[in-house]
Amino acid sequence: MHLFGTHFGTYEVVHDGEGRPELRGFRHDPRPSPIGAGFLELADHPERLRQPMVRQGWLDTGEGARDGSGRGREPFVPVDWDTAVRLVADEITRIRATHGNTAIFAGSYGWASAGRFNHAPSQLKRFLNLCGGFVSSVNTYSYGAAAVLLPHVIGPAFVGATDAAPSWDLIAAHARMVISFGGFRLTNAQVEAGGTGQHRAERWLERLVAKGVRVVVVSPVGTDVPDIAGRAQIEHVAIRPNTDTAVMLAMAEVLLAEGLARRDFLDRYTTGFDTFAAYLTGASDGVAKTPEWAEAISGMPAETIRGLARAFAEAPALVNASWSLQRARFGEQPYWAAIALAAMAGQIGRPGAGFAFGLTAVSSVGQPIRHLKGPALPQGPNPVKAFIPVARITELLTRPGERLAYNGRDLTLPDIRLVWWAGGNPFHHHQDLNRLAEAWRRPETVIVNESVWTATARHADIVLPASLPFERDDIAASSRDNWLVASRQIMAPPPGVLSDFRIFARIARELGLEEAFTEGLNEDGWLRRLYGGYRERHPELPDFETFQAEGYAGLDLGEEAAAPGVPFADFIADPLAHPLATPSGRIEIVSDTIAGFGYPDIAGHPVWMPPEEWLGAPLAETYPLHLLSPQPAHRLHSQLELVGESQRAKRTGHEVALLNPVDAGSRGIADGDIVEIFNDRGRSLAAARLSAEVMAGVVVLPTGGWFDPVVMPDGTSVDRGGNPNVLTSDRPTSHLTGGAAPNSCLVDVRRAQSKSGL
Ligand SMILES: Nc1nc2c(c(=O)[nH]1)N[C@H]1C(S)=C(S)[C@@H](COP(=O)(O)OP(=O)(O)OC[C@H]3O[C@@H](n4cnc5c(=O)[nH]c(N)nc54)[C@H](O)[C@@H]3O)O[C@H]1N2
Ligand SMILES: Nc1nc2c(c(=O)[nH]1)N[C@H]1C(S)=C(S)[C@@H](COP(=O)(O)OP(=O)(O)OC[C@H]3O[C@@H](n4cnc5c(=O)[nH]c(N)nc54)[C@H](O)[C@@H]3O)O[C@H]1N2
Ligand SMILES: [Mo]
Repeated sequence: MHLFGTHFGTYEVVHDGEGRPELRGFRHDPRPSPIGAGFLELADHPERLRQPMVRQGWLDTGEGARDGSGRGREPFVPVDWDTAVRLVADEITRIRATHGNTAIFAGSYGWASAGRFNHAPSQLKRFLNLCGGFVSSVNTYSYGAAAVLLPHVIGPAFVGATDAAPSWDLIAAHARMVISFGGFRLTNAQVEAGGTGQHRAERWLERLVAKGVRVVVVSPVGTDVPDIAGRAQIEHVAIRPNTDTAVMLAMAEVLLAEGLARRDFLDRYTTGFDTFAAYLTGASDGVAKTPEWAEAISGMPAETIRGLARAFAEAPALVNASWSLQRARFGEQPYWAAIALAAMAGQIGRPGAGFAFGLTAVSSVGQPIRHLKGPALPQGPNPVKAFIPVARITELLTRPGERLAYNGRDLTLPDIRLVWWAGGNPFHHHQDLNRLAEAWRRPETVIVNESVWTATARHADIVLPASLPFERDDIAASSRDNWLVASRQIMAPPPGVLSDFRIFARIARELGLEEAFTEGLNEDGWLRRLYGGYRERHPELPDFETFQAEGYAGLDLGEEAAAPGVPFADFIADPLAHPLATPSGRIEIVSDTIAGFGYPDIAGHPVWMPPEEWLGAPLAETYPLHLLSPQPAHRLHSQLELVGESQRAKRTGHEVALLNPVDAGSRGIADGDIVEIFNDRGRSLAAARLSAEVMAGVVVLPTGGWFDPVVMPDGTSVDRGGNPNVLTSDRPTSHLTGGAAPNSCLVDVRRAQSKSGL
């Protein structure tokens, strides 16, 4: 079978009457995603990059006098590959000689392609390690607060969402109640980094509901209740954004006040409960965290909170928190509070109960499958040890030599002269883009490998045109999935376009590093080697030829409930023999480690702290609406924005913002109007869709609209691409985690003057 593996899953390649290739959902996939089917439209899209491009001003100024002020504004000139390769090789050599390798930043965060060999950031890092290394980044935009917090609280073994969550089959079999803060946004489960053969989350949810499990969705947006058979049985409770912690604390207070807290469990498996209890009762700070207290903060009725707490303590129950909750200021708190709550109710270690993070965030979380283990493209050692938490890029570029506190460490920010990105789009993913654009002008040189003219490519000095995933052979695989897909070339890349592997191989040749980079292997050789690595760990996999002929391979394909384990089972059975890898060996409701760091924005146990931007903040008098920027239903971040589903979902060419009819009415905004969403950081245009599904006071603008700033006659700029990151703040989640916090953002909305919005 001729297959194409994408982050949206697997597609079969078929040909229409005229012999043109088309993509169809994989026959073994019960719910193929429509998104990936639009991929081939990119092949000859006008925004396609077809040859290397160099910014005119960068060419003119020359080395030693490089000037980034025209970056993102000046025109580009095309050059041939020999010239591009020489310019890049000379620039690396010059920067290394003048400033050393710590002047090169190549954290290069981004989702790139599902193919694991042509994975652009891995190719870049492998190449730069051979050149002496680069400043890197740690963690993700997805799960940045959780990834740093959770090792302190439950130990590193449960740092991944797929490690902490009970599997769907256990939930369906044993849980009587599932309460999900942030809901189940099923459009997110279309996606898995590296792809999948089968989308199953929707069916599992349907099964849960059909079995009579009580499902409660707590979310500012009604559409976070999944649109599945049985939807009517799912309860929805509206909540003000960023206030979930207050509600969880109040649920904990109810358990304590009503004698429902399981003291035996807390004594045996946790540490610090008495301190936490003193906080809940108000003994330590004078404020009892009662349901009435939480109602005033969250808008959730006190009686609802009380009822949920009692039900949660009664039968096997699961609390789920979406990843979006921790992509907010103090995003550690709802996760820590959820763990404390589940511990107090004695739910942890019960099959299908306890806590989970990110069920439906991506396809894999909760799937009862064995994970395929295989090698990544080897990157080799990085001689440079300096790094940043990934979302601190603007600080990195603007504060050379200064210190950055992170997870008990004191990082020194290096002086970056060269930035290289491959497979990511910081002008999509980073917060406060206008501030990033300023910071981005400071390095001497910016190199970007891209397939299309993204905002990041437009903010580069040298753009190297990379092939699209269907223009090469690869192996699509996720480390959290059981499918391996032989993703085969559908068409050749345009003549001036190379795969990232070949781009780096050519630059390596110029620098005398070709043999070290390729190890004498071509693409086919590398795919065989990587596949061999999978087979070593899973001898039941067929040989490479069979794999390519079949199109796929994997573990227990098509089966369900292959080998689910109950998270924390060993620890619960015998906490002395199987302690958690935390300082106390137990669940840390109080972490002396975190308290010991003395950070102003995270305490030693879960607490409610009002963010600078939420509906209860003083700033809400100026900017009275809370902006949420969820993942887009019709594309992957900024990928496939130019084609297919993403284009069809637009209104009059604009991104769509959801507004409550009350907020729209008071501003004279009608459905379909072009609106400007604004705050002190920026202005972005979108088409309004009025919907009572979104609670009053909240605006929803998904991510992924391409940043497209237009300078107005008065010198200010307006983003006509509808990118929410023009508005979001780049404040970190906390000093502990340094994560991205886009979901703490206040704005206002007004009707745009003209039809175009400009
Ligand atoms: N406001 C707000 N912002 C957010 C979020 C949010 O919730 N709210 N979420 C954040 C999250 S969770 C994430 S993960 C990030 C995602 O941010 P990114 O991962 O940076 O977003 P993508 O659009 O997937 O960027 C991938 C880029 O790689 C390019 N690409 C794809 N394949 C190849 C290839 O083979 N070679 C090369 N050279 N390039 C390739 C694509 O064209 C695309 O431009 O966004 C974050 N930003
Ligand atoms: N189609 C598609 N799927 C994707 C992606 C994509 O770009 N496109 N990106 C993938 C990636 S990289 C990631 S990290 C995951 C992210 O997965 P999530 O983090 O779960 O995704 P979001 O869509 O940002 O948020 C889910 C919901 O949380 C709700 N929410 C936001 N803030 C709050 C709050 O304070 N309280 C409560 N109770 N609810 C809140 C919003 O209404 C939103 O609909 O999605 C993945 N899936
Ligand atoms: Mo993400």
